[in-house]
Amino acid sequence: MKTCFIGLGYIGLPTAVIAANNGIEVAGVDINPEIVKSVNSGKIHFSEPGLEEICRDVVASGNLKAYAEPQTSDTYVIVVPTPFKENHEPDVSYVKSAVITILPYLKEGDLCVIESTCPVGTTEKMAELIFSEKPALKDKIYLSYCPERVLPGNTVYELIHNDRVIGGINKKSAEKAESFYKLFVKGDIYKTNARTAEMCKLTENASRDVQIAFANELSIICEKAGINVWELIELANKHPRVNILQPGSGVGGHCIAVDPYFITSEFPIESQLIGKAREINNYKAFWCSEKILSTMKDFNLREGREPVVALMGLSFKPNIEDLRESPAKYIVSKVMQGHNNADFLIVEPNIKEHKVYKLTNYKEAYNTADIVAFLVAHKEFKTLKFKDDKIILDFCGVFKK
Ligand code: SAJ
Repeated sequence: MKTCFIGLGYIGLPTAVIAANNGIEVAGVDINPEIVKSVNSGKIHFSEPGLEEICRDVVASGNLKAYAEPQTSDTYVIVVPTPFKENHEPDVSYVKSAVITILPYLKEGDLCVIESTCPVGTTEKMAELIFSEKPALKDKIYLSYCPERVLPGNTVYELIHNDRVIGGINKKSAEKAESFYKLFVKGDIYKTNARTAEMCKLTENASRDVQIAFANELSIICEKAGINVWELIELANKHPRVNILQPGSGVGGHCIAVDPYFITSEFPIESQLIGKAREINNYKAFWCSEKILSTMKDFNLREGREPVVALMGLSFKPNIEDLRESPAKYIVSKVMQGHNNADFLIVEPNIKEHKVYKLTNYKEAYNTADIVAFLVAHKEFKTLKFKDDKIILDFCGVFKK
């Protein structure tokens, strides 16, 4: 059985590696020649605990080989990015071009799966595209949508153990995809239609976004009311049916800060709450930057000099090096704009260097600064001792009890 994975990114590569590790002959395809080269030397091009060891093994055993172009296979899995355009409309052009590149290889009996996050109806549109170009394949190939739901940083475990939802363009397609995923997934597999599976992925991330927005809104209310939001949430969560998430400096990453727009752009009138949650989470990052700026201004008026400011964290969530859609990065750039005289110490323990910012060691920055703003709750920051001779802006609960 041969499978071709189109796209060797944060999800495509781990899935290809795990499939190869379960005896499937895998051809990994990427348009970036650097990625093809690095995979063929057994390396991964981003950090993900435990993945490189397996990648090295499956490349050495010959089960995984990377190419610049698709290879004739029995199964094709499309795992390419779906970004959004300026107006927050989803851009499915990479999915479409992936479908076009596999068209010449498709033959009767093949399975084609889309894993990329997609607006509702995309799989059906891709089916129309395939059958209009190759009418002889109508009802002769299987086409399904199967979203991933792994948490970056825990991908290897979750790819194998998470439950999966598979939506077919028809029942047989869902069944065919189920038998493919059963080769390497230990979690339960639930079958449905393609539209429901597409919406399910968007719903999962929109749900988390809405819940985080609730926590972020609470944090802004509590700041005004003089209440410790961390204590408040802990106490409220003692209720058997209340489970509030944690506030932070905003919501980032390439999933939760993006996917809800795939619903709001298509259903703008109906998705009031989902749209508002996006606004609140974006506003939280702006609110943090304003808070730092006003604290700097007060310091200057009081002390007659510019403060030394430590901005702690750049990544989009704790303990990772990923800076995509990071609210911390947004806050740093916003605060530094127009403050050429001020002394900023930028800290990110998970990366060695940054192309724009000079990075400072977290202990050194903490000890030197007059104002310390915690933007990400990295584990290193939690080892620091609270000092009351500094102004501490703890946006993400580093010092919460
Ligand atoms: N965040 C908070 N408060 C919280 C939890 C998270 O502010 O209580 C923030 C984080 O700091 C970060 C953002 O939300 O900026 C997103 O982080 P995350 O850990 O919630 O999620 P991601 O983006 O790393 O991964 C999500 C996951 N989705 C859900 O939990 C519903 C993951 O399972 C998905 O596979 C992934 O999106 C994806 O690829 O769609």
